[in-house]
Amino acid sequence: MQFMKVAEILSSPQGAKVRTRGWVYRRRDLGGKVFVVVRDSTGIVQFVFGPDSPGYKDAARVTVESSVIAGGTVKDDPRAPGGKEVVGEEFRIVGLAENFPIRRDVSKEFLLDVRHLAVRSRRMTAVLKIRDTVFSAVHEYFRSNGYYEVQAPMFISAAVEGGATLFPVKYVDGSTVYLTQSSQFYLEALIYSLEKVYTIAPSFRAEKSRTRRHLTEFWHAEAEVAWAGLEDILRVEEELISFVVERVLERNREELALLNRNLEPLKNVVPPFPRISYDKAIELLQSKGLQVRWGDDLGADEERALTEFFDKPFFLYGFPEQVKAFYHKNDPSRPEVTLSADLLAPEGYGEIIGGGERIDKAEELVEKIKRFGLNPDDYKWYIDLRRYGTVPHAGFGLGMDRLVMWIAGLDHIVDAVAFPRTVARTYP
Ligand code: NSS
Repeated sequence: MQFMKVAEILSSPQGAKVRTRGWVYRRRDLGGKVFVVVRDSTGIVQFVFGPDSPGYKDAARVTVESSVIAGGTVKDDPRAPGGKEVVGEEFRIVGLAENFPIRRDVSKEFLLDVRHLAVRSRRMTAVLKIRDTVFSAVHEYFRSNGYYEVQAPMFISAAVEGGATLFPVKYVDGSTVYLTQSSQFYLEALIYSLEKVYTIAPSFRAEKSRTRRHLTEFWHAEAEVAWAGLEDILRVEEELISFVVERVLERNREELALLNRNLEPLKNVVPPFPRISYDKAIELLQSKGLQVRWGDDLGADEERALTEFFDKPFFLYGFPEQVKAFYHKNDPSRPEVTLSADLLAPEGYGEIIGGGERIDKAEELVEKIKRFGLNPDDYKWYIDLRRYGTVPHAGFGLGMDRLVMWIAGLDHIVDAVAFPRTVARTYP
């Protein structure tokens, strides 16, 4: 008999003969019977073996997380998970598990040490299914809106987002290169042929701070569009985020329920998103008693305070020149601020996207590179792009792990990734 997925068993009628393969989620011995809950990628289902049923012997000695083959006859039982139980007729151990180290009382730190095993939990499985939807929806959005998918190198020679978070790597020829912080500059080079491009790739930041929302390696969805301005790119961002949330609400109700995610804030995620200027944000924060001054960068605390004014994602625009990277175009009508915007997720989450209009004149770019204390020689090819048929253009970068963290309603970014990389962790 063929193997069925657990989800199929749970939708089979009473009396159906079923057979599956998976892992032992739980075993209980009660009243002379053995109850074995088997899980696979689709869910969990309970098998019950009496002393006379074939397979009883193996069922009685099986350990948690052993891989098994189990079969029997479906019986409705409101007390069993999913409302069905399988009266066992076959049970075989494929790989007997040693004493599984993960138990209810273990610490968060220990769970991260055994992440290679912890990824099997129902919670982590739910997050990874949501993450899968998020990644596929981002691809789907870009592909159905005329973007080409491109790939940029991970080894680079100069900072995109400032020297403080660069990761040096000793290269094969003995020179020092860096891990990329963003694919943006390469995307900018590619708009001259493809006009609308995107990529989903890792970015690396040597973030020394331990926060709930910083990884040293994160997944970055970036887009760049020729002939586009700030207004155009903000529209893309709000459409993209709304589309992704819609897809998760369509496909992942079960997983969101398992994570106890409140759906109301997610149902609110439809365009247009509200906007608040940096100037106004500073005033608001000051009126709430926060110690910020115009010109300061806003950190997690300030962003969290701002999210209290909104019940959906919102744009924070018009950042001062000094808090945004050198490539941002300054507002011609107000040169002390840039044509940039961050998108902040509600419910305290804060920044998930950074983007804006890029400088498209070579002289202006060289001048700003110098003003920022950087060396134009390090950005030779990037400046070149402005010398051969320059166009106005804009783009953005979306932190995929932060997006998953918010959509799934998680407390910490490490919970949004299977194998997180942080200041404190590169194992397993
Ligand atoms: O530094 S960003 O704000 N912007 C850029 O890197 C631009 N070069 C992107 C572009 O315009 N093509 O980072 C973009 C987003 C940010 O909003 C976060 O959501 C995410 O990338 N991000 C991170 N996520 C997790 N961990 C860390 N350390 C991190 N840094 C940025």
